[in-house]
Amino acid sequence: MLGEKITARAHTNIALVKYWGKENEQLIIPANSSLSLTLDEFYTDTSVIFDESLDSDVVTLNDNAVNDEKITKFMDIIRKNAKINTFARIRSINHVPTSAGLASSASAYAALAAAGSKAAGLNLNERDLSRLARRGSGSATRSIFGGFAAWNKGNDDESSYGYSIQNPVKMDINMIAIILDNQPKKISSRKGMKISIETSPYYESWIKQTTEDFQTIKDAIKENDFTNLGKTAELNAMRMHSLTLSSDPSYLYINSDSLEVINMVKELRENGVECYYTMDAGPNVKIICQSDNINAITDKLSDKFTNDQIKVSGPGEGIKYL
Ligand code: 2P0
Repeated sequence: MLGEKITARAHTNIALVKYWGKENEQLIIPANSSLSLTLDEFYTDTSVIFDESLDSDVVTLNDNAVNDEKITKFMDIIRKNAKINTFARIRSINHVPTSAGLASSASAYAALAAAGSKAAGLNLNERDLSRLARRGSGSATRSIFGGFAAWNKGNDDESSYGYSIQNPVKMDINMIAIILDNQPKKISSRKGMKISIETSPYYESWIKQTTEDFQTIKDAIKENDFTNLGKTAELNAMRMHSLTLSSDPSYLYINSDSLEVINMVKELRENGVECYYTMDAGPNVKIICQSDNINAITDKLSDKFTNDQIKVSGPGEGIKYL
């Protein structure tokens, strides 16, 4: 019923097989399929209520007014699907450092898709919800689902959707996020991936390799093979970052603090503590590990970083209404 306030919670996800490039920018159809782990510590709560008295959408993020054309465009897609013209009040509380490579747009658009579509009177299944979330931000496609999730590349709006790979997660797996910088990034992922697909001479090899990595990680999940999952995720992340370096102009999300964490992971591993690193479109590093090693890793990190910078997270749930 229009006029009812609906609130949804979506958790963010970290890709183990990265998405880095669009085949169709308008519909956000990716150049490759991707696979992620949804995290329980980072999430967005979003409320939407359609209100006949408004003459534009009114949006707040963490109680600050925001004026973002992307959000209005996204709401227009919901309005078109629901055949309504009414504007909405949108209140979003982000429990993720915004734009810091912790994929805040993933939880943001997943929560907005869920709350917005339901408030507009649509009753979408999870696949259609993931297709809607995709129109806001690619990585949001995967945040509809808990645990291990994937985004099927597809080739049009119908066939490019998210799905569950395994939830609840059977593997003992955690991610330790090291927050090195929570300022908005200088080169948005949207812009970065466009430069890479257009100019990196290695882009074709990336597609070939990442398709293999997808299968390897899918098999590792099925076989509960943490080692193969971690190794492949680390390689895939660095393969993605090598696209940034080989673009024209080149750009880089890795900074000197990121390198320090990467070296710590290598040292830990040499000392028998199994862990792997991954990075997204920002300097923060996420360490992939199993429960027994969390203390050894956080001890080592605390030599250099404060407790506030170190966030341990297990697998998180899919979309839910509050
Ligand atoms: C991912 N990232 O798979 C990759 C890895 C960052 C690095 O998806 O343009 O905010 O809104 O579709 O989803 C971040 O890009 O980009 C991202 P748009 P998005 O998680």
